[in-house]
Amino acid sequence: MSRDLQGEISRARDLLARAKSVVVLTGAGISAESGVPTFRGEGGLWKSFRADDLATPQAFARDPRLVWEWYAWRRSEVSRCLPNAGHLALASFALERAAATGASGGDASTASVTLVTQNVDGLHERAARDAAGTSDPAPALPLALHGSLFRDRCSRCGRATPALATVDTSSVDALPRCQRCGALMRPAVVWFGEALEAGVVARAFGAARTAEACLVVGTSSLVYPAASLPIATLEHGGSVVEVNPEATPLSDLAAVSVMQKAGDALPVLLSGKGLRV
Ligand code: BJW
Ligand code: ZN
Repeated sequence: MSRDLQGEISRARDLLARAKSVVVLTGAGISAESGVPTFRGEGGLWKSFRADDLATPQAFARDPRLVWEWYAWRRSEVSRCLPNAGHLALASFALERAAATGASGGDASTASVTLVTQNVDGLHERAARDAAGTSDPAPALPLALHGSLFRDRCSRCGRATPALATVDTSSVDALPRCQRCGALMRPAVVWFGEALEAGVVARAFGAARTAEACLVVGTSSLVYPAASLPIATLEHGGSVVEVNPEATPLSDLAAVSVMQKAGDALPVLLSGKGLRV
């Protein structure tokens, strides 16, 4: 490990350990080591697929069968993936901080760690349950800004259901329909041009505005409004720590940039144990 990286890790650990309230924003990079493809960059989904054809309401209106086929494929791929050391380190961090402060999970006014994710892969949720064991996983459950790959919702009335185990994508007529209004069901994710769930956004930004530190992990910081979350912390006098092997538009604003993979950096940054040098 270079002296520079060692110094950045040490500064990041101090900053996070001192912060009474931390908001964490994660993106696709935290799941890369679990085998889930990112969106941009080498091997990213948007290198092989066009977002305009698959991840907009217009694309779904034009060709719902194609969109469902892509999401059914992604569901089956992600189902085979497991949380990695980065997800588990974050889950333990949130649970330990909640236990230390007696805070109840998910309440941004009291919880000392609020986990916010752009990911739809469910790996933070699985890590929370793994790390909590028989205790309550709530403090480690994320606010999921872009929804979930494992829920469906009606394209007309919004009725939400757990994802069907299998979706027949052989024809438009075979696609799942809403039991309430008969319209096509769709994956409960947020596509480009769609509003994020207002309550989730309000809780995430509420936490960011009061956080002493914002830890940003594995996101290109290009997609809004998620990319504004660390800015809200900065504008209210807090600091940003970034973990990403590549520089992003946020890097110059961060107090510390740890240019490492999440699975290597987070266990060291968050565990309170000695540095690996
Ligand atoms: C590692 C690593 C390792 C690799 N360890 N790191 C302001 C300015 C400009 C545009 C806009 C704006 N406000 C809104 C917009 C439009 C648009 C937008 O942001 N466009 C930009 C791209 C220009 N935003 C929207 O449309 C949003 N909606 C909205 O604003 O609505 C307004 C509205 C209001 C009222 C009524 C109606 C509308 C919605 C955005 C939805 C994004 N959806 C997706 C798909 C989700 C579903 C699915 O998965 O299929 O969300 S797109 C995709 O990008 C996905 C991600 O969550 C999101 C962010 O990507 P992320 O996580 O950053 O991944 P990558 O691949 O970009 O980066 C990975 C990073 O990891 C890299 O940096 C690597 O280096 C790093 N990495 N290995 C750590 N091991
Ligand atoms: Zn409906």
